[in-house]
Formats: sequence, C-alpha cells, structure tokens
Amino acid sequence: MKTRLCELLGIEYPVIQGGMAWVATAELAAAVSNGGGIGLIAAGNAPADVVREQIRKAKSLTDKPFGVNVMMMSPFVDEVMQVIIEEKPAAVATGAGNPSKYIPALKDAGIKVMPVIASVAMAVKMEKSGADAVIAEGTEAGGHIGELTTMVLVPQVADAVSIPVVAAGGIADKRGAVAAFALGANGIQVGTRFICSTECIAHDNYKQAVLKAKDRDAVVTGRSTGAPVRALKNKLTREYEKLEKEGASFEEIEALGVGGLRRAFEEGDVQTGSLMAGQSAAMVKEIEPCADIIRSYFDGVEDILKNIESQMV
Ligand code: TUI
Repeated sequence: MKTRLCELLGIEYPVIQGGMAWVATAELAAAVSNGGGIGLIAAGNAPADVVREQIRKAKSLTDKPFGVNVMMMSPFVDEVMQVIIEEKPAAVATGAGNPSKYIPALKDAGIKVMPVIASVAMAVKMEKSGADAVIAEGTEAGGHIGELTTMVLVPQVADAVSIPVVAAGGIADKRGAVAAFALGANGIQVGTRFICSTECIAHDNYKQAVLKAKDRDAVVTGRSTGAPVRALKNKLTREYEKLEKEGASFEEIEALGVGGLRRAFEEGDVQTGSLMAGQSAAMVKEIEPCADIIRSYFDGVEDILKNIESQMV
C-alpha cells in the first residue's frame, strides 16, 4: 500500500513508529525501518551526545530511512536539534510542544519534519510553518496526550491541511489502519504495539504488563497539573491519583514521576515505574518481530472490506 507519506519518506509501508522515550532506541527504530516503515529514535530527555550516539548506531543497523522524535519539553532540545541537523536522519517528529522555530534549519538540512499535534489549530499552524506532514494523535495514545479522540481529530485535520496526515492513537491492528485511511489519513503511527516487538530492548516485565493489560488498564494521571499522561495502572498511578485528590502541589506530584520511565524500562519495576502505554495495550496479544507487525497492518486489507460487505443486509 503506497501513499503520499511513502513517497515523502521513501518507505514501503505508510507506518511510523511512535517516539517512546527509553523504549524507542536505535535497535527498535532500525528494525521498523528494515521492516519497511520508518523507525524513530526517541530523544526524550536524553542529552545531545546520547542522541548522536543513537543516530550513529541506527545508521550502522539499517540502510533505510529512519528518524528522531524530539520531545519539545526536553531541557536539551536546542542541542538535540543541532545534533540532528549535523547527523541528518531522514525525518524528525516532534511531541509535547511547538517546533516552528526549528523547522527552517531542519528543512535546509534536507530533513522531513512531522510534528505531532493534538488539535486542528496546531495542525494548521504547523503546515504554515513548513511542516512536511502532521501526526494527528488522539487521546487513546500513551504518554503525554491531548483531549480529542483519534476518531474526531483525524478527519478534521485531514479537512484543514493539504500536507499528508498520519493518524495516531489506538491503532493496534489492520481494522484500525483501515479506519484511519477511511478518516482521511495518509499513514498511521504505531507505538504501543511496537513495545511488544522482538527487537524492542525494553525490560521483559514491561512487555508482559502490556500483554496482560485489559480494556480499562491504560489510565490518565496528571490532569490536575495540566500535563496528562497515559500509563498502565499500577502503584505509581494510584499514588498520583491520591496526591491529585488531596490537592498536592504541582512540585509534589511531578516529583513522583521522576525516574519512573527508567525504572520501568531498565529495571522492569512494574509497580513504581511509569508504564506509559496507549489504550490499545489491551489489543496487543504477542511479541513479534517488527517486520511481521508491520505486515499484519497491511496484508490483505481486502479481508476487512469483505467483512464490511458481509455486514450489509
Ligand atoms: O509527546 C507525546 N507524548 C509523550 S512526550 C513524553 S515525555 C514526558 N514525560 C513525562 C511527562 C510529560 C512528557 C511522553 N509521551 N505525544 C505527542 C503529543 N504532542 N501529544 C500532544 C502533543 C502536543 C501538545 C502541545 C503537541 C503540541 C502542543 O503544542 C502546544 C503549543 O505550544 O501550542
């Protein structure tokens, strides 16, 4: 299945791997790119030299286009952007903020820019700032999230901009992919399902927690501080809920999360670690190679169309 997104990025399947801090390493990004999608190294809060090392590692693991996801709230965002301009990965996706001021320099370096947005206004702003595509992420997604669902955000963004639109949030299988294209998307972003890939180097406890998750297990904390984050329910999310109910200070609530991602990812601490994941965690059934995951979204889309036909009376 070739779309405008495939042409823009020089990829075989219109799938972008979500930028997941600590989880989306060079290993995962290269495996997704080798599987025909585009993998992204998540810069998260990492210092610029670590990002450079990761980009060089990905270059050694794949000849295919790959990218970097830059978290705009990172204290190192300026230095990380500079490293990216020097190392020239094929694409940059951004999250949790407005990347406008960096877009001209990235484009001058020949890098495609794809901001993640959670509103129509931000999508329009990004197109005006020169973005090559936008990733419209619904609240079903994991990590830092917006308010709107994928179902209502994607068609409105598709109507509002002319650049390719990538649908994100809750797309865990072929049915979700077909739905995204029906809504006007030119591609899909997949995050949670890639946590459960053979090549993802996250701790096995993290992967098992995703596999075990049920429909209502990916909960949102941090609404009261204005930075809502979706993660799998555990001791940490219950502590958050308690502090938020008690009206604890912003600093107290934020302090709880410090080091949470590292505890989950490296130590496999599924109780006090932050198990960021989307609602689609409940739909992830097994650990598979990235190439198989990618193919499962696109192989035999005709089945779905037949299924739709068969429901007509
Ligand atoms: O960025 C994400 N997801 C993330 S970032 C992250 S790291 C983190 N860790 C702890 C607390 C907070 C963050 C974990 N997950 N998704 C993409 C996304 N971007 N969702 C929403 C947005 C967004 C929000 C505001 C994009 C632009 C924006 O613009 C605001 C402005 O400046 O107008």
